[in-house]
Amino acid sequence: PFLMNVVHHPDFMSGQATTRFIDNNPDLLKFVARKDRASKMLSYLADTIVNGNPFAKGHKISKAFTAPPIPKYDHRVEPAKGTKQLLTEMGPEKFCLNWVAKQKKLLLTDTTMRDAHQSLLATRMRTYDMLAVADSVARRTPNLFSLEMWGGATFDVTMRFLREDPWERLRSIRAKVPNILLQMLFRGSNAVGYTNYPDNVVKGFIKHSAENGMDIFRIFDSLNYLPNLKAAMDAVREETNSICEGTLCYTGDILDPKRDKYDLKYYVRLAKELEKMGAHMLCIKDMAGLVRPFAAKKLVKALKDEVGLPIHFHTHDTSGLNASSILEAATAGVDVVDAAISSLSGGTSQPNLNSIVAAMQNTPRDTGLDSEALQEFSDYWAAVRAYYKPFDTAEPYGTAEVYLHEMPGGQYTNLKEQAIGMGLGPRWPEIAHAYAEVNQLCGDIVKVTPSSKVVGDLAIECVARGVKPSDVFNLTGTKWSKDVTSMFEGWLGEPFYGMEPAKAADSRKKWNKLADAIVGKDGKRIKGRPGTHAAKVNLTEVRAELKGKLKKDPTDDDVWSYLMYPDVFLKFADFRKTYGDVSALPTPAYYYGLQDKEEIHINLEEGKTLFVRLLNMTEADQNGQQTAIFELNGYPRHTTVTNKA
Ligand code: 3PY
Ligand code: ZN
Repeated sequence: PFLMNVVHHPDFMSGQATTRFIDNNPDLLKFVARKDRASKMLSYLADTIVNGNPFAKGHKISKAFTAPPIPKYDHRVEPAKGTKQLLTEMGPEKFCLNWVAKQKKLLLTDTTMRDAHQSLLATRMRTYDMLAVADSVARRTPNLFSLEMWGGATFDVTMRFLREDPWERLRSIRAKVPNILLQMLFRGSNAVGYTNYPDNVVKGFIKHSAENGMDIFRIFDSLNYLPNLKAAMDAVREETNSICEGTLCYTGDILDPKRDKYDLKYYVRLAKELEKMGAHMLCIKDMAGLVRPFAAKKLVKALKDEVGLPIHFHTHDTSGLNASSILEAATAGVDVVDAAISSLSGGTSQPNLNSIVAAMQNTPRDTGLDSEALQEFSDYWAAVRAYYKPFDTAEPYGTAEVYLHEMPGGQYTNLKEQAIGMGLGPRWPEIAHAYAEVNQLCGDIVKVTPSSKVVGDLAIECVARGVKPSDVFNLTGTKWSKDVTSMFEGWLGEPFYGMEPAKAADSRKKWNKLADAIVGKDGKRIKGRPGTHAAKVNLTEVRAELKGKLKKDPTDDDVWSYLMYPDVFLKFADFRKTYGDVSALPTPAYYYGLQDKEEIHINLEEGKTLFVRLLNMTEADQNGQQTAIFELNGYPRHTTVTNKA
């Protein structure tokens, strides 16, 4: 086709093509670059057709999916002004105190693009499926408070399993949704990773995220160790115009007098502390869905009475009961609640946004959201959800077992999958009990990424070895995983031991006893805030080191991705070199390749579309070579790959 374009060019045909011909017609060279991208894309498709996507768990489909119905919108109409414009006009303080706190209506955060798929589909949702509805979201639900669409596990998973760039996701959603606040989950000094990062890395990451479109940073610590929030909270306040949402993680049960370590006073104290540290808003992060309905009412009322900040309530519907917690919280005056579009709600995900909107209609706290639009979004996500069947493994019903193990919604299905992978699937009830026992051995700690991962790793290890968690003390000399040892070395900070002196002493003793067993009595430990032990990273040196590895100048995105996940990022960069930007592929093509005679179109960029049809596949020859015969924009193309089977 390149030659065809050249010989048909008017200058060429009129005999005026000189040696400057190409210089004067740079579009022809762009065509070559595009062709290169097309070849890479075809190689990816051919490889996926022949060998499968290594992350689709061998799942096969027998016919093409029908396209999900995109909620209608008028593309000629600009999205209505929303919370994003208010934040820009008012600044974070005034926006939170003079607008959010003054709203009569219940405000809603839609978590569909982050926590919902993290908790139901192992975080595997691709940017493609988000972008396809983003224009509709901006126009049909402009009165949402925010979209949670980044952070948590998404940063890691986008590169590791989706082979796409998390920063691109942020920017492209921002571009399509200019009117609704974008929100992320940030793990305090663990940023978007599982370990402690030096303060300057935490701060720089926040700044770069805000510059690329992030408006709300929900900052938490996995042990509620507040010193771990400081660097991130300061960075949001000092370096950005975004909202600093100080977060308390909820565990236990404030209504149960026997679980008095985590009582109402504890949470009120944390909230006041967060207010002093500079939070613009307060989040109750109920990552496991343990805030029972009447506890929600009591907690929200106490926080509203004692703290001057707007309150954002995040919960999971693992028990099947958490919509009532949201309604009780609403009655008690909560300002904003998190929920997910119907077809990606319930179970380990958030409660059902559409139904909450319906529940509030014709009450003083009517949300004003459009139910018909929400139904169209639900129909869209229901169709999209079908793409992700290999990862959609949670039970389709609520379970009160969550009050036993207290696992976060985002961990539940992952741990279950891990158990199945280790052949321990049928022993899940034992794992659930072991998880609860490990928590007690730790002295009853907050469990959320990364502390929840440590508890999960220990529990599953015990069940795999056929020992009880209490036998851990007899397993001296065992080599535990790095995540496990580093928590007991002190790298996640200190857990809360309790207010009542005798009980606190007991809880501290338990923690130290377990730490001795894991790290060894003479093992190295750090005390206090891990950030004070982590040396500042020299960003210039990191950039140079990365340049050496990539053999080209890294972008700022690359540097931050590399700092968070060095190995994952380098693998991703390598993949991108071979196959290009596969985020442009429709999801079925990414996971399952093309079906016979299926045609897809791939938008490489505005106005540059590839039309690809699979015409035929040859059988493997004696060297295992197989050729996919595609039609690419009307021309046949042969792509040969090795069958690795
Ligand atoms: C995460 O840190 O990814 C979480 O979702 C914790 O709830
Ligand atoms: Zn959550």
